[in-house]
Amino acid sequence: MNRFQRVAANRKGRDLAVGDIHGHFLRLQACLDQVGFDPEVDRLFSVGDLVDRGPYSEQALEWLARPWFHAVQGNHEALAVTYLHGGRLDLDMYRAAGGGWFLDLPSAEQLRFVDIFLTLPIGMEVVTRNGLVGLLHADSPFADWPTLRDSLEARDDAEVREVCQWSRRRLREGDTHAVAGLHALLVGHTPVLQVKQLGNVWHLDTAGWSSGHFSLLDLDRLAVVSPMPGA
Ligand SMILES: [Mn+2]
Repeated sequence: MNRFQRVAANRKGRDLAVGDIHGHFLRLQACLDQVGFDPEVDRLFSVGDLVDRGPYSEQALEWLARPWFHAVQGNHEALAVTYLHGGRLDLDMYRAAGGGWFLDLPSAEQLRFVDIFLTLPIGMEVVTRNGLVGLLHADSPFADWPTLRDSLEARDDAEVREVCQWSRRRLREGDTHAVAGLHALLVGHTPVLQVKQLGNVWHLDTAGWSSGHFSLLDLDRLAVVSPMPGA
């Protein structure tokens, strides 16, 4: 299991990132079509939470099998892992958070999903023209990226994972401190009305899985390339 993954630069096409998907792969595909996403050369990076809440969580495995799609593990993938591999889990909460599709799968199917979810790194960095762009589901527990990278590579620290996948502190406090050692850090987990930048941390979950819209961020330019709703 690799808890940290480094991805080399894309010399052929665009690198785009998207916030939480939560089973809404058809809406996501429509958004990719709108910006002319080319799977031959372009790549899509996900900050995790591919499953639960929405209608097509089962498609997560097909998407994760695509060579141009890269994702970190969100707290919802972690919930599935915890369910099969033990650990504290409030089943009523999990079901209320959209996990019913998974809980009701035959156990062999659950295992198929969890085996793939376990291959997803907690943290990822992508080499871009303007430097390293990091991806986490929620937030960095450290003020500098190399410390987090070293931690994830060296040991499985439950407290580190907890912040990476669950924290809402930065948005709650409006913390604008940068995460050193990165050009930008891309996160999701907490819905925002529009892509929100705090320091060098970009919050991408604009609730495309709910009543909002998906936002596609170009990693090189740090610009939203998908049209705003109504525009
Ligand atoms: Mn989440």
